[in-house]
Amino acid sequence: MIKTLFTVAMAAGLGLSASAALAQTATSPTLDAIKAKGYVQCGVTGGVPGFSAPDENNVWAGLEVDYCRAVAAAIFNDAEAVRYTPLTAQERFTALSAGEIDILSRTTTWTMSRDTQLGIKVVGTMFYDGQGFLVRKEDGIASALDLSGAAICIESGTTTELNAADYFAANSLEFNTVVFVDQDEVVKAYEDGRCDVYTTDSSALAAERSKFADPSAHVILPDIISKEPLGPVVRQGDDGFFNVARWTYFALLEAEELGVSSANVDEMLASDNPAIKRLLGVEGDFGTPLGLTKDWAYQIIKLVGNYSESYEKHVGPSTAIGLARGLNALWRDGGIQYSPPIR
Ligand SMILES: N[C@@H](CCC(=O)N[C@@H](CS)C(=O)NCC(=O)O)C(=O)O
Repeated sequence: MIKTLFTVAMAAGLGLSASAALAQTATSPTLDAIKAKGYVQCGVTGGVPGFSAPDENNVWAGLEVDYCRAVAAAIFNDAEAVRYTPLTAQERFTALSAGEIDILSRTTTWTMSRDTQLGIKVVGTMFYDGQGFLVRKEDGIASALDLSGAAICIESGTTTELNAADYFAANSLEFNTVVFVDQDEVVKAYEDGRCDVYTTDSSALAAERSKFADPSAHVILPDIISKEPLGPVVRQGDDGFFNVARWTYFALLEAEELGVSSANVDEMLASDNPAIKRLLGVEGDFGTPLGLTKDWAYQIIKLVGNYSESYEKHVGPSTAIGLARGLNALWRDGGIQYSPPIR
């Protein structure tokens, strides 16, 4: 069913043209199915601390898990209405296409071929990353250019494999890989000394290093050889759910930009700032056209927090992962995280 929401007269007030005024509530089979079953099925990693991994209470936690929780908060007013499916890199897109999961939130790089050839859509960039190299400190390696012929541990079905091949070829280095399907095998092979080098997204290197018996015995080389914009992914062809997924991500950013957090969101309901009123559904209704309620973003912020809260809690400088905001700072703070306006 397609429902006309705005009259032409109302549209004038929204700054929309008469044709754009025929805005619609898109139907979303995915959203309907999620509502019917009562939870969001979220595809995650097998365990990358800070991104998605079981915590000390065996509860899934991390920046990418918080994104799944935010979607559930927006739909159900309940951030815990999520079930998690751990997936290897090779399994992830098939699981999404086959409908085994609703959202893939699993250290997944946005590339053109994935976005245009797999029947999927990347929602946005939750974490701007780049590929790096982890080596043993005792080996005294200073640069990736010193890695010719070194045994390199890699997970298959990743951009990691392709970038490393490009880099070694471009620099005329001998490329010698040891490839595994499972991340645990990759890490174990590196720890056992079967490889000299472990390469993947540098955030994941920091995450894995934090789990080693002696993290200080390993160094991440300064070289970053690729762009790895990591983001959630949904199936192509359900624009309604794509919008829910995308604006959930933007709401996390917009909340940070406007200074709205889980701690102050209730006070912020009384704010005079029109942008905060729109975000929280105090003025206007941006939720109903998504198939949600008008306090959708209030629920996200109240139950999960804003982007900065998730970042600092799971991967920020005060965590064992210890990642500075860098490119993931908001645009006004020197990074490139940016939400379009909610209006
Ligand atoms: N971002 C790259 C790499 C993704 C990837 O699979 N990274 C590994 C490195 S830690 C991972 O998340 N493994 C977790 C697992 O296999 O459970 C991609 O999208 O291809």
